[in-house]
Amino acid sequence: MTLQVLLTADNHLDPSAVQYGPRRFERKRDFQRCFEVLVNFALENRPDLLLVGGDFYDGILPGNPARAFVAEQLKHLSEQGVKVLMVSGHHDTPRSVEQGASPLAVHAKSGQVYFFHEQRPVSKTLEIDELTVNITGMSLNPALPPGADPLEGAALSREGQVKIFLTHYPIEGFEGYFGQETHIQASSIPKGFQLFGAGHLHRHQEKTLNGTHVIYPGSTERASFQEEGEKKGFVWLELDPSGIIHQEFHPTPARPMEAINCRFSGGGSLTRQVEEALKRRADVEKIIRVCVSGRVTLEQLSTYKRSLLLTYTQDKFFHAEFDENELNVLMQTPLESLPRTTPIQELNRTFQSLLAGARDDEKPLVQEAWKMTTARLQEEGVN
Ligand SMILES: [Mn+2]
Repeated sequence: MTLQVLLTADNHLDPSAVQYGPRRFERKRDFQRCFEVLVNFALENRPDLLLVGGDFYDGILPGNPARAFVAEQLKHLSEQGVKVLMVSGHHDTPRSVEQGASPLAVHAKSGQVYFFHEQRPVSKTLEIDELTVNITGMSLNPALPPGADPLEGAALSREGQVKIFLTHYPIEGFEGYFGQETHIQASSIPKGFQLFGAGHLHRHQEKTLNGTHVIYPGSTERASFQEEGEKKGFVWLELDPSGIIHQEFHPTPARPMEAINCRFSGGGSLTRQVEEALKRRADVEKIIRVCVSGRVTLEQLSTYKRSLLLTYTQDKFFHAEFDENELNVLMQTPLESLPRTTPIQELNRTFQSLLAGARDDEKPLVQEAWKMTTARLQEEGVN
């Protein structure tokens, strides 16, 4: 009498991936491949439940290829008797009536997924292998103010021999929680649950709070350079009324990412210096971000050619982007700030020089224009 559960979140299927240009379709495919690895694992090992903790899709309107792909995967899971339960997160919860419904609702209508669309705790009871399993799901509420705790004072169903909570929020005390956004306080984690699964934080991590085991399975593919050193994957769990009996983290084949800092020193071509630094890191699978920094002269700067570098990286990396924000150009003569002035002072300066350059017969006209313009500005309260 045990319950097998696969826990995942933040799959971010169908990201826009615009920065990848012609390779964006391949990049979108990366996210699908990682999810496919999870599905194949599920088809082989047949967990009772597959729980998805939000941000399953990267956006509220995923493209048809992504939806068709997901529908097919869910069909396979449903044919093998794997029950899929989902909540929605920051990316796949509608923020307005106009946006209508989450894309998860479409899958729910097909009957292959149970979607906890409500933004308060709602519980569903299932009989699995002679166990009464109570799963409480709560989708993200995008309208809550930063200080709010969606679980504070919430009434929760206590039925069932195994109780699982599934949601998508930052939780106090975890890495990546900053406290300035809507979050669940550590003290609000309900006691007596065998598992509290959460999405939102992309780093896999876990903690026991109030006696309840809280797990962020993390994202299945890297969504940003902040995740460059992290292992990506999902969690396989075996539960019984006493709690978690067995637990394994299974990696997904996320594409490697690396941020490379390139600090200029000494003379020579800057383009050459960057090329040298990149040559050693060449890997056609890798996405890189090159951050160039240092203080250079205008003359040195003329040896920095981003277009040449992009061409250079094309056959050595999956994708490269360059960031020159930390590159400072040394000026020969420092710029001096202009003296403080007012509109009227500037106007006077302009008319004085007009007057100096005017012929004698033009002077009264310039004087008149000066007077009228000044009066007009003063009428508007300018001085
Ligand atoms: Mn996410």
